[in-house]
Amino acid sequence: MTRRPSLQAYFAPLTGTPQPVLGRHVLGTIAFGEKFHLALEPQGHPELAVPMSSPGFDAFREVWTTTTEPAFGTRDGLVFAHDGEHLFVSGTIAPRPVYAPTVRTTYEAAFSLVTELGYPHIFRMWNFVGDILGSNAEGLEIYQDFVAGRAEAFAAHHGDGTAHMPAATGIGTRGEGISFVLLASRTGHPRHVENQRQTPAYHYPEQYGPKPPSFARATVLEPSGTLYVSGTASILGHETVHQGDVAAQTDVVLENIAELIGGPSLAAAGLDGGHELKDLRLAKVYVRHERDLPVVRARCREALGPDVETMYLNVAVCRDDLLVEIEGLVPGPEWAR
Ligand code: 3EB
Repeated sequence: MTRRPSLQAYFAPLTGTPQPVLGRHVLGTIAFGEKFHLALEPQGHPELAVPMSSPGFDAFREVWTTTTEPAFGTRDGLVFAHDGEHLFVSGTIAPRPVYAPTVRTTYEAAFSLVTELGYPHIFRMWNFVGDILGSNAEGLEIYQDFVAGRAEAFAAHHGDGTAHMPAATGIGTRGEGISFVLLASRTGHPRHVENQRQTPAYHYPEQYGPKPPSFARATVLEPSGTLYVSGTASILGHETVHQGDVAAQTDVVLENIAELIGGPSLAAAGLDGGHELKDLRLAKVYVRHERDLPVVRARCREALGPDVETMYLNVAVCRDDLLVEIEGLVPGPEWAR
């Protein structure tokens, strides 16, 4: 019997072509540089390029690899790769006066692709939202415009429940337009984890926007065991804490992640085990203000330890008072097998 394909991601330089280790194949890549672009690369795999790097911060490529040779394709403007067990889908939405209707149709197209290709279990999404704190042509914040369209796509495809909402990141870019990547599984079971310190995002009250955000705080993909940690901010309950104090916000973010990946949160989701901050890998740290980088970096290094590959990007977070957001993952036993 052939073994189930196993996923592994790593950070690589932006220059040069990604070189997977022997026996692995590139599934898809995300280039955190200066361009906004989505295409199949000459080597076959999809690459989404998002304008998120800047001088003094990192520029890098996130490379998703698998042990089985993938197939690649495009449909409805979406670009995808799949290996029989995992599906990588990416899409872009050009700048426009109002985003929600196009976000809805684009995300619905992605959800239909997920179903039709036979990978119905979405376990991770990244949403890159240009001018995230700006206003659309109707005066609604662009993040809330995006959130409304995404909520409609989830409702149209999955009904009103929250069971299909995976771990996600919703983050600003240094450009305009919206783009996304999703990862889905054929036979895996996503187990969504919430944080006892935070109101589930899908239950945020209406003060933040017409629809609440559609995501879980973390998702464990069983049986691979990898734990995907959503973008995490300095939010307790549903409120931003420590406005204007980036050091205190960074500490709350790290405490939120420690709580989320620890034994009690996992047990509440019916999962065994527990992790600590030093287990986090492939961390991305989104810093609102350039001047805050040294403080944020020092606190992350202290809390995460020296082994964590950590990339820092200077972008806006989805609330004007949030100064830092952090995401990452804890590899399961099948990672890098
Ligand atoms: C928060 O906790 C911070 O809309 O997909 C984090 C992760 C945030 C994902 C999203 C938003 C999203 O509300 C913002």
